[in-house]
Amino acid sequence: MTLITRRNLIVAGAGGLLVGCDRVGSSETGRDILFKAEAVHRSLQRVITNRNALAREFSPEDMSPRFRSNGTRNPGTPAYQALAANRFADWRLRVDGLVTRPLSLSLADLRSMPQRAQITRHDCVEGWSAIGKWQGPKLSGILDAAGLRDNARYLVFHCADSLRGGAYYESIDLIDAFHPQTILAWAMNDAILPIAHGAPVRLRVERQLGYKHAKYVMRIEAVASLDGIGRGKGGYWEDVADYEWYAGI
Ligand SMILES: Nc1nc2c(c(=O)[nH]1)N[C@H]1C(S)=C(S)[C@@H](COP(=O)(O)O)O[C@H]1N2
Ligand SMILES: [Mo]
Repeated sequence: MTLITRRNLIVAGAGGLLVGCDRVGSSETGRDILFKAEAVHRSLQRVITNRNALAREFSPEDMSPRFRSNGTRNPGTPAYQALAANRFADWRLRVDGLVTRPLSLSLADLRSMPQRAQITRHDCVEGWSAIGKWQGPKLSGILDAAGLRDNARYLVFHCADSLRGGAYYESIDLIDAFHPQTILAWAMNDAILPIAHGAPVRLRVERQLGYKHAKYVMRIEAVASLDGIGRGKGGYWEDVADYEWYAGI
């Protein structure tokens, strides 16, 4: 019988550590230990942040009297101007990539899908916030209609505008895509979404910073990897200014 004493435990602990260190440089075991540590870290992170938690919602009295527009205020291309001139009656949202049923949806289609309205706070990294009301179909409903393939990991939002560094785009993972507050807003503050704020539809991904909320969405592409998109970092600002791809708040 082994008597378990505090001293024995400490020795065993130290021995274990030494063995662990010895193996880190020389065998698979060290890598296994590191991978296990990383897995523990990841699950802790999940518990702490709970990616499915709702962003705070506000009441109508809290709405900002003025909600500024940031970045592109009007894509200004001939193609966009033509769509806007016809109040986006000819606009179609393409949903393609790794889906079983590629879609082409009109604004009327989007308005007939299950809707959500929410009053939330928008936080821009440039240091301003504003509370506004957003309404539109849940992204989850659109994805269910399109049928994501098993290998789809991210959704890429291709926008109508370009800035100096190229076309604006953004991407999110499937946790954010199926989050209950993730919608494609066609209305803002109980009116049709203005051009300055992303008409005809813009993404609202309420657990993320402002630059993730793609305006002027023309196409949603389901992909397995972000490698071939833009310069590969998952978004316009990620590519040109090293903004974090995961901008959770
Ligand atoms: N297509 C597109 N989406 C965009 C931008 C942009 O320039 N183009 N700017 C982003 C940034 S940095 C912010 S803070 C918000 C601003 O949204 P708003 O103009 O409705 O305030 O849109 C984001 N989405
Ligand atoms: Mo922003």
